[in-house]
Amino acid sequence: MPGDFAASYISDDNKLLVGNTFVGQNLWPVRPTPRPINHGQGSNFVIGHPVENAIDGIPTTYARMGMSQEHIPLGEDHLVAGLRWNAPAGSQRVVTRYAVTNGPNHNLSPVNIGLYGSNDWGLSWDELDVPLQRSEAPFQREEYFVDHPAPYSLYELRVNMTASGDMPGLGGFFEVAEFELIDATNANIVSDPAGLITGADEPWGNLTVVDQTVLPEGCGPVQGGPAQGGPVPELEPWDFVPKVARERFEVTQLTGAAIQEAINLAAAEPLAASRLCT
Ligand SMILES: [Ca+2]
Repeated sequence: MPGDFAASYISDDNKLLVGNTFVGQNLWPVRPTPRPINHGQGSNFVIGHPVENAIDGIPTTYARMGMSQEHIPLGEDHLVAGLRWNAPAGSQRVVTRYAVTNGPNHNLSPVNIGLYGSNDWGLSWDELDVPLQRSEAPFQREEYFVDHPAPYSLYELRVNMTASGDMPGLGGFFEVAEFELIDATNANIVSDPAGLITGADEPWGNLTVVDQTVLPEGCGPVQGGPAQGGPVPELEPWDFVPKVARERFEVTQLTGAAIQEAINLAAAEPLAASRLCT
């Protein structure tokens, strides 16, 4: 696939990607299909408040995201709204604590949440923590512990209810000013630019990745896992060597007259000798 494109979005259909080499500025050239309302598009209510605002490290900026449901990754009984953070391609991270900071509108504060982890592109999830009801106070930050930290490639913060009573699949919006995933070294891992933040309702579907290589230009190799960077393999010359040597008529320069001259010389050859194959 070409390197200088924004991103290629996949739907939640079955997708099998085999042997592609991705080169470009974009660390995630293949992404799940976006829901515009998670990315500051499609409604005046969300413009200026994309999901990225929740991991920019700035407490005063916030994501305002929808709770209606277009994609249902795991069936009708698994409506989900929230945030999803993908660890850098091919890698896992161990989260020991996490924190959620409300936005400015108390009625859009997530009061019932849960943290989940997945290692199969979101097909199945482990419950990591379900805290008691949160405060709805504007810009309130609350921090929680993960009792059994383990390596996961995806982390999902589910917003099960807002202060106004909205729940996934029933419409409404929620706000998150900051979503932090903290590891044992006290680092907030969502600040890693090699990660990918999406809405929890933007599923990968049944994605199968085989022998992919991701080579972000100017960003160095992607750390860890089978998708880490390396030299771009040289193109192999096409195995198209003619079986029988034939006289070649060189085109001396890229002009119409020169090309026509070479064609005339080839056409003047006896018929048997001008066959391509014997
Ligand atoms: Ca922010």
